[in-house]
Amino acid sequence: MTQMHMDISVFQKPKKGNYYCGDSYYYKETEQGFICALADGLGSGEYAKESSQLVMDIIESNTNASVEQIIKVCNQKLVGKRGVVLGILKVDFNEKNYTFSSIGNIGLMTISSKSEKKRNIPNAGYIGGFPRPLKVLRDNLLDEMVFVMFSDGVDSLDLSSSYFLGKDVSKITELFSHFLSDSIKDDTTLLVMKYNA
Ligand SMILES: [Mn+2]
Repeated sequence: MTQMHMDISVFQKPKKGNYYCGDSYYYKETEQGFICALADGLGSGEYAKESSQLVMDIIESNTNASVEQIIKVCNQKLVGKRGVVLGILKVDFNEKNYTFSSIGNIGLMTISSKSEKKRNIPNAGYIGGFPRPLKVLRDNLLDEMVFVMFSDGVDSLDLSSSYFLGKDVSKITELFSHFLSDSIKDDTTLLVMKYNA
């Protein structure tokens, strides 16, 4: 899908034998920026989906809130439900920077127009009932930068594939899906986004 500044393509597949994918995502572009969030509900199946979708609904109705505020609401609403791991990417078109906040195992990889790949190190923990330290990465936004956000069903080895250096986001998810094994061991979500100044 092409918007004003961000091209985006998504691949998602549940764990083998499951109907529900426990991963949920949300994204939105505004005049000022872009927000993309991915949550992975602990375990898999229907209850994992319920929690991860709840977190996406909270983000959708609080797009202007800070990440800290969003997580506070999530902690309140997830009492008695499955916990989730969460990654939130915010791109600021005016300031020309981006931030990535994560709790738990949601990964981010950036690829510059010069094909330089950067991977963030995912951290332990999850959201569900009590406060957790928040890791925030901040960096410059470069023209034609590609962002890849993914749940832990994505294999590290796949991310080193050369097709990630391409500039067509749909082509990247298509090739990812093509080379994916049939018997994936976990719910798998891969969001590929490209910034065009
Ligand atoms: Mn998972």
